[in-house]
Amino acid sequence: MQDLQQQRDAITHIEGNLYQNSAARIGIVVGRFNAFVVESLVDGAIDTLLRHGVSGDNISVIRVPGAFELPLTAQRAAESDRFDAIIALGAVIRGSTPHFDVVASSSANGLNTVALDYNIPVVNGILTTDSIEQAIERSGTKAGNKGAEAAMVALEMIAVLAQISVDDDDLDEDVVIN
Ligand code: INI
Repeated sequence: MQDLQQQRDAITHIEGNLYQNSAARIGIVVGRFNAFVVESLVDGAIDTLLRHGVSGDNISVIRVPGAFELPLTAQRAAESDRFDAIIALGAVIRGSTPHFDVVASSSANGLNTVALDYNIPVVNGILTTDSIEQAIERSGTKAGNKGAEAAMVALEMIAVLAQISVDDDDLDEDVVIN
């Protein structure tokens, strides 16, 4: 029987790196509502992607009216087969949204459904905050930029999923880990 250290050494660890990925094809779907905040998220996401070597040719930005429209837009983008990951950006601010919970939860649930249905990363970069001040803080001031974070998540997920290939001939059997 192997000792515990040998067992630990035998474990396969899979993690995505964030190295240059010029070939990654990224669709950014954007809900224009609260544009003064959302455009900072878009800038943050694009800046992060370009700094990680993603080619501008491989980035598409698709704008729609609000966060509520993002799941359908993400679904169409996923269906198009043009992207390796989709980043959804928007801002739902409780103070100015009587139906905050509906917009926030249906957007998040819808994006998750698209990811699972189409088997690609759909990153939720929708800010949900209690106030405009909090939204500003999270869109490039003292609490970071949720758009930039979403871009990092997209790149990491592309990298990690690329290491877990599924045998198309027999999906039920083996997950082959390279
Ligand atoms: N959409 C947002 O993205 N953020 C909000 O805060 C918001 N508010 O305040 O209502 C909002 N509403 C619009 C919604 O996303 C749809 O565009 C609209 O309901 C039409 O379907």
